[in-house]
Amino acid sequence: MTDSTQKHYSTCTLCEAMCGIEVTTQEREILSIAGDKQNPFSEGHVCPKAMALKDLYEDPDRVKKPLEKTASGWQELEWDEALDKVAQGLFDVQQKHGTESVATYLGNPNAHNMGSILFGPYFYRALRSHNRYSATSVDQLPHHIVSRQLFGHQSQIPIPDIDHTQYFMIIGGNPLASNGSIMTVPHIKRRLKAVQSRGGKVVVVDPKKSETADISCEHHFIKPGTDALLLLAMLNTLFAEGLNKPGKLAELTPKLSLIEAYVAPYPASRVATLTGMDEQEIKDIVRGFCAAESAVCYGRMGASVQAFGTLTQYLIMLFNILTGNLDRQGGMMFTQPAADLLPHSGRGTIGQYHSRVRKLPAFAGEFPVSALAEEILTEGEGQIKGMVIGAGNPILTTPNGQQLDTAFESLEFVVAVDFFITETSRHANIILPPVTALERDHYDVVFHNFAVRNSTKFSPAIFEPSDDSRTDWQIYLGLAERLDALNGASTEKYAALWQKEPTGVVNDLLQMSDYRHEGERLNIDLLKRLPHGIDLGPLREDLPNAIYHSDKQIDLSFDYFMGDLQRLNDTYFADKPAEENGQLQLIGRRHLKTNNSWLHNSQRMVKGTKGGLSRCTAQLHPDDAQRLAVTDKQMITVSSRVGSIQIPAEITEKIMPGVISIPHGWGHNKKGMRWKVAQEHAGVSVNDLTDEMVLDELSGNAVLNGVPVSVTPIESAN
Ligand SMILES: Nc1nc2c(c(=O)[nH]1)N[C@H]1C(S)=C(S)[C@@H](COP(=O)(O)OP(=O)(O)OC[C@H]3O[C@@H](n4cnc5c(=O)[nH]c(N)nc54)[C@H](O)[C@@H]3O)O[C@H]1N2
Ligand SMILES: Nc1nc2c(c(=O)[nH]1)N[C@H]1C(S)=C(S)[C@@H](COP(=O)(O)OP(=O)(O)OC[C@H]3O[C@@H](n4cnc5c(=O)[nH]c(N)nc54)[C@H](O)[C@@H]3O)O[C@H]1N2
Ligand code: SF4
Ligand SMILES: [Mo]
Repeated sequence: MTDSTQKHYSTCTLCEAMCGIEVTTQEREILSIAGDKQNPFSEGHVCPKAMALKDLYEDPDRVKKPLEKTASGWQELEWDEALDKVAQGLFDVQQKHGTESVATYLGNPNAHNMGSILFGPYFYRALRSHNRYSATSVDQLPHHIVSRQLFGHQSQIPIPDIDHTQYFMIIGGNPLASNGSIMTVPHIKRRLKAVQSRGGKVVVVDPKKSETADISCEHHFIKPGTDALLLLAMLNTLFAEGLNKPGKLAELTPKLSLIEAYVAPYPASRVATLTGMDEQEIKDIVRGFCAAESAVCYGRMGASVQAFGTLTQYLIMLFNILTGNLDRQGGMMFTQPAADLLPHSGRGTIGQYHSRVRKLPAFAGEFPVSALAEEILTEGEGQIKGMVIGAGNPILTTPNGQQLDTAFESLEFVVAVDFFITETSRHANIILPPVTALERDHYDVVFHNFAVRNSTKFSPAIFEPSDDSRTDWQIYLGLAERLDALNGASTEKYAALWQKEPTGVVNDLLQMSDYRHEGERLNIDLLKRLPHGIDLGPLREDLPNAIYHSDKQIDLSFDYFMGDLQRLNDTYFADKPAEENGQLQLIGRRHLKTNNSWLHNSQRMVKGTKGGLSRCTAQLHPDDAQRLAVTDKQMITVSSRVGSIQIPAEITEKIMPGVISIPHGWGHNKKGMRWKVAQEHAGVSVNDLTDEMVLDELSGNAVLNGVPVSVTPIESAN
């Protein structure tokens, strides 16, 4: 090692696991990235994606200066000029078409970016438009709604206490690929094995025998979208067999006994066939769960982003409550984060206003993203004419991406805050590129709240900023100040904010906490001295304190949630003959080396794909393949109501018969992008099949799992 090499301790922000990393640099070059063995939370764990942070930093396709689209192609702009032009452009659209005519879409990486979380809101406020969308409505919206209603705050979501549980039931999550979600959990494989080596069980319910199912005790196939039926039958069994033992929770939820009547019509015998499970199998799960010393039922993407996602997440919570496993060691527990944003953030309003065209309810100030294209394409007052897309790629990640692509063509002014020219940002008039993760200060203001253990860590930027670089928060604050000035509003507050920076806000939050380290109040300077982070212990029992309702009771909100049983009954029990149309049910999947749509430009992430196939394949069961005359690796056409794609088949017994699995985030074959490696591994976009008109109606969440599709072979394999 030469004198100029340096080691930095930082955090990987690519997924929710918050792994500590050791980054070796020389001047402004990253030499290597490895797991930080001294990090008390992740203990040296990293997955192959950690190295993608280096690839992102070095990517020759990365945009480093603002770009403006001109007749002769992209032209670089200086920052001040770019921010002036963007603010003026947005202001002009609003002057011409009204305040609501500019919409925003916030993508997933914002959640991993304290600057966007803490200072982005100044921009949205300065923009004054209610036309707001985000990736929440293709993801965790049901969790927010359940927590808002039951516990009084959208982000007060309890987390599986994986390190102490004796029975871990996973419905529609594949943490071995995703590294966990709404469960910040580095080293998931080791932790799942630990459950089993201490005599506990891991039980997976999934239409695919996933990587997680492969290392679990039990796997149960379930027909996509029928999880609510399974949960109703599980709750029914609890009452039928006298297994409901809520313990101390009964005092916090006096109406608990009323659940029995709601679930009475759904004995396991009635729903078994519909779910693809058998009666005994369902009852045995319930008995095993209740016999365990502690147990937790956890549902994620597969359970949330489907037609009954909100009802399913609600029933999961009821099951944990009725078995006494909420707020109990080894059950579902609330975290006690050191920098707690919750008391200072919106608790989440439901249905405060509705979308213009389809009248869909807003949640926490955002409309379902499934409504975005129609709000752009449908003429009339309030029609969207300008867009700001921050860290998102909705053309690949939201339902009916083709329609959105067409809609974006018609916009008057588009701004993308992104460091790549993607399927979406290629529509921009101006691209404002922030720095990548390792070049900015980082404190995880979101994912500490979802972690399986309490800890705290601050990671300063590894490289000094250059004059020509901006972070997301600097972009948003710069735009906010300009917009306020254009609107004649006061800009007085900004001087203090520029001075404070998001890091100052985190410092304030840390100082408010009760935690002490060797007698010292937590603060940023302390954390700078302890770059591996500080362990703050296991999750603790926290009820009724964790409840945000003023009466400190869990509000089961029967009318709101159980009202959806009517739609469930209409779907599954209406007296209509079953349609035998030979269609398959489409579901999604993730791979360890992907991250939604945006890591495919790293050679390291796309190389070495199995059997010469790209990772973007359609997995189906041998029985369906035979019926449809499809052979392995053969190209097939998969069609839905909204479109069709051509994709190689991958035949595997791991998929349930009647189901087809296609990953999202591919389809890098559009004109005008600047993603060389990704374009060479283009694949196709599954969201050209998903349907923007089919929703989890209770929440407006998209339905990306359980989409009916037809399959036809197109050419023989050889
Ligand atoms: N069919 C199907 N569709 C899905 C899913 C599925 O399971 N199946 N999953 C859904 C889920 S859970 C999610 S969260 C969404 C994600 O959907 P999106 O958030 O819309 O998409 P991403 O692919 O995460 O795109 C992130 C963009 O942000 C840019 N970016 C990365 N880091 C930063 C940063 O720090 N600052 C800025 N300004 N930009 C940055 C990247 O270059 C990229 O263009 O996809 C959803 N879509
Ligand atoms: N490597 C990698 N990691 C990621 C991401 C990534 O793109 N790549 N994305 C990140 C993001 S944004 C998120 S939100 C998380 C998501 O993390 P997870 O929730 O773990 O998501 P998936 O890995 O997609 O696993 C979903 C599982 O649900 C199953 N499933 C599909 N439909 C149904 C159904 O109807 N019922 C049931 N019971 N199961 C069903 C699928 O077969 C799949 O195994 O991952 C994060 N981590
Ligand atoms: S598991 Fe997630 S946080 Fe950890 S190294 Fe991989 S991508 Fe990064
Ligand atoms: Mo997500």
